[in-house]
Amino acid sequence: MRFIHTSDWHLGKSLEGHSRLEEQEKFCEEFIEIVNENNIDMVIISGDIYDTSNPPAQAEKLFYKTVSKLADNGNRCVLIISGNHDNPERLAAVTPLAHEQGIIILGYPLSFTQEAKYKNFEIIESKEGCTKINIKGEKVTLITLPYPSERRLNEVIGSSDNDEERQKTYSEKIGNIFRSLEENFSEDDIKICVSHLFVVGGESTDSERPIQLGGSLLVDKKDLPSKAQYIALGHLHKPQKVSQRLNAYYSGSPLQYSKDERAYTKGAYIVDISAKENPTINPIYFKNYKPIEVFKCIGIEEAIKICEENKNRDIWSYFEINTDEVISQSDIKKMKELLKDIIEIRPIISSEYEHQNVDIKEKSMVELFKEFYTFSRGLEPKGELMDLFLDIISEEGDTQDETN
Ligand SMILES: [Mn+2]
Repeated sequence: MRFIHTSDWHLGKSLEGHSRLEEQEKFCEEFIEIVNENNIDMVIISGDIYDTSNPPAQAEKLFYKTVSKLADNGNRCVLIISGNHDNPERLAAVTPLAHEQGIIILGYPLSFTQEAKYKNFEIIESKEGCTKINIKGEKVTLITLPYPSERRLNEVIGSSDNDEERQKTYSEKIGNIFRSLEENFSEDDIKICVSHLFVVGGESTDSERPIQLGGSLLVDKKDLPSKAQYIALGHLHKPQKVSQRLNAYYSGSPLQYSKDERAYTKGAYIVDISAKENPTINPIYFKNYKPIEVFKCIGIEEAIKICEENKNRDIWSYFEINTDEVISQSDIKKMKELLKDIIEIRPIISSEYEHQNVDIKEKSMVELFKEFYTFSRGLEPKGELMDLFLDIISEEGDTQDETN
């Protein structure tokens, strides 16, 4: 049996306010092609389908269109779990339509599907956290743990009403769940685990929202299900193997979602797996549909030159400009006319300028704010923002009047 492991699509995610749907559409098209060309029997998506719990309709439409093509009306099994960004209820709401096509969507840790027979596979058994499927005569047991937030986890454990169980750390609780789910594995099965977790030692990037503030919801490697032949993880956006001992992989996100992800080639894993044997795991890489570039330049002239040189490339760009003076509006305009989709122009002012004396008393509050904003953000504050600022300073004035 051959499956593909992907995760963290984050459909609807933008880059500092710039929509990335166009790139996401390109990825979905390429992914469908890869799946068809490589004779994939099963698609596993390990969570974070969307970027927010309330995704835009366009993102939902893209997801439905894509998974429906992947499932090919019951020809191929598609299994999806929720991640920390997804609303489990909403993600799984499409189940009545999805189930007909052989698409399994599991929102909560205890979610399960229904037995059913499709063209090329059959769901032979389904219960909380475990799905058994027959694909081309091979029996596949999947143990699943959709993103277990602390609350959702306690709900699972709460049902056992055991005080001792409640005292355990997050990782221990996860470990116990996996150990009991592993009891569903039998030697003649293909054994796969699917989850959305932050494993200790995994390398993170800027685009993952922390699973919890303070980062206490970490899972130790020893608490991963060691009997699984492959552990398909979601959450971290850099593709990586997180255990020496186990085949525990993060497929990473399909797109570079923050500028610190520029160094990683994005892809998925294609896994050839049969019972009792070590699987063969091969990465497959996606195109970089619209690269993120960070340009570090000395002086505005160099920045303008870079814009000129790159004007025909479809890229997102960040500029860090070493300068000893404020970058003028006309220079910013010139840059933006040459090169589209500049995300940020950040002047790095030499220390000499920082210590220069500016007589603030000669300027109005509004002038100072405008200068500061332009200086720090690389663009002039918009009308709305100015209105808000004026509101705030006038309110400040009012309060002062009252107290005085
Ligand atoms: Mn994610």
